[in-house]
Amino acid sequence: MGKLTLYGIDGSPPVRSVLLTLNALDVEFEYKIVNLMTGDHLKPEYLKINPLHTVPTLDDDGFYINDSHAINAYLVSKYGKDDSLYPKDLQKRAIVDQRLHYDSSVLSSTGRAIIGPLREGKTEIPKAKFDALEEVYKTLDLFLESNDYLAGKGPTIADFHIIAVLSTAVLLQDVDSTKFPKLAAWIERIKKLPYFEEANGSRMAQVAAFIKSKKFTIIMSGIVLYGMNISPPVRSCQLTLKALELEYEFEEVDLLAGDHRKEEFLKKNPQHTIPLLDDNGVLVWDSHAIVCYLVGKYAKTDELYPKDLVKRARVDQRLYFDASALFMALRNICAPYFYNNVTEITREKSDNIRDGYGHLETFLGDNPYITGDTLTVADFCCAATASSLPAFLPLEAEKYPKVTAWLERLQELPYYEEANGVGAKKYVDMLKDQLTLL
Ligand SMILES: N[C@@H](CCC(=O)N[C@@H](CS)C(=O)NCC(=O)O)C(=O)O
Repeated sequence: MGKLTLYGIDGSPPVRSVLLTLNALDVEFEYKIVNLMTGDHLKPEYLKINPLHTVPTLDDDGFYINDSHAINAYLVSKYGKDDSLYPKDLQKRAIVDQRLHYDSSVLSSTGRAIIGPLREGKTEIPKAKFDALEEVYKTLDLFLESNDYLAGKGPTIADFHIIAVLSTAVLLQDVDSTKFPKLAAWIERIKKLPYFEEANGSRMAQVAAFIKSKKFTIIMSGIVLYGMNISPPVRSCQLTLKALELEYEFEEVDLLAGDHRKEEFLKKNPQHTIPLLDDNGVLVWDSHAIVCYLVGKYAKTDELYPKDLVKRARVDQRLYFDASALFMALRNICAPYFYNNVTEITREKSDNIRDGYGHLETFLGDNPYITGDTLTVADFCCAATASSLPAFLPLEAEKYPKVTAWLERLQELPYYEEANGVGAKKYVDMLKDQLTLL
C-alpha cells in the first residue's frame, strides 16, 4: 500500500466524514492540517494539489482527489475488505448515492446558511433558516423509517457524511427525540461505533467553542402571523394575506397549551390574543386592525379597504359589528368552554348568535358582499366568524338565505379553502357535539 495523506481540518464536516471512513477501514494515513483561518488553503503549494482550495484533499501516493464524497467512494473501493460501506449492488449503491447527494446539496447548504453568517460575525439568524434545518431532520427521520442506518441495515459512507454535518448542526439546534425519534436513536447508534470518537466525536471541541462564543439570537423575518387556524380572527387575517398574495410565516400559538400567556408572547401582545402580526418588527394585534394595516401597507389598490370616506365608514361599521357583536357571540361561548369547561349554551347566548345571523342577512340586502358590490376586508372578518358559528347553532339556509349564499360565494375565492375553509371546518367539527343548547 502506498502512502496516504489526508489534508484537512477538524472543524470541517466533510473532512470528518473522510476521517470516519479511514478509521472504519482501519488504514494508516497521515493527517496534515490545512488551517482555513490562516489561509493555508490559498497557498500555491496547496492550490497545486487542489485548485478548488477546498478541504479535504486526499493524496494516495501521488494521486490527488478532492470532494469528500468522491474520496470516500474511492477509499472504500480501493481499501475496503468488503463493499459494505459502499455496496457494489446497483440498487443498494443507488440508495447510498441518493443520501450522498442529499448531503452535498440540501443538508450542507442548510447548515452553511446558519454557520456562514455566524463566521461573518452576524448574531441574528432568521428563524426560517432554523425551520429549514428542522425540515432536514424530518427528512432524515424518514430515511431511517425502516432501517437502523441511513441506507440500509449497516453503516455506509452516507452515515459518515451525514453524522459529520449533524454533529455541527445539533450544536445549533438539538434533534428533538419526541419529534424525530428515529433520527435521535440513529445519532446514539452512530456514536457507539468503535471509531466514532477518534474520527469525529473528539474533534468537535473547537466547533462547539466557536458556536458557544457566538451567542446568536433567532429572529423572525418578513411578515409573521401568530395564531391557530381554528381561530376565526386569525383566519380573517389569512384571507387578507392570501388576497394580497403576500408571503408570510405562520407561527403556531397553542392557546390550549397556554402559549399566549408565556412571557415571550406577552412581550409582543400584552392583551394575549391571537392573531398577532409581526411585520418586520411592527407588531399589530386585533384582526380588524391587522387586515386594515395590511391593505393600507401592501395592497395595489384600495378596493379591499376603500379610502373613500363613505365607503370606508361602511366597511368600518361591519368590522366593529364583527368585533363587538358577531365574534363576541362566539367568544362568549367558546372561552368559558375551553377555559372552564362550561358546556351549556344559555338561551341568551344562542340569541346573540341568532341576532348576528339576522343582522348579516339585513346588511347583505340584495348585494353580493357585506358592504355592497365589492369584496372588502369586512367580508373576510364577518365570514371567518359566520362560518364558525355553526359550531353552536346551525345556520339555517331557509331562515338566512342571503348569508348562506354569501358564504357560498366566498367559498369560490381561490384561496378561501386554505385560508378559512379548513380551519372553520376543524373548529365546527371540534365543538359541535360538545355543547348543549338550553
Ligand atoms: N378582537 C380580537 C379578538 C381576538 C381573540 O379573542 N382571539 C382569541 C382566539 S379566537 C384569543 O386569543 N383568546 C385568548 C385570550 O384572549 O387570552 C381580534 O379580532 O383579534
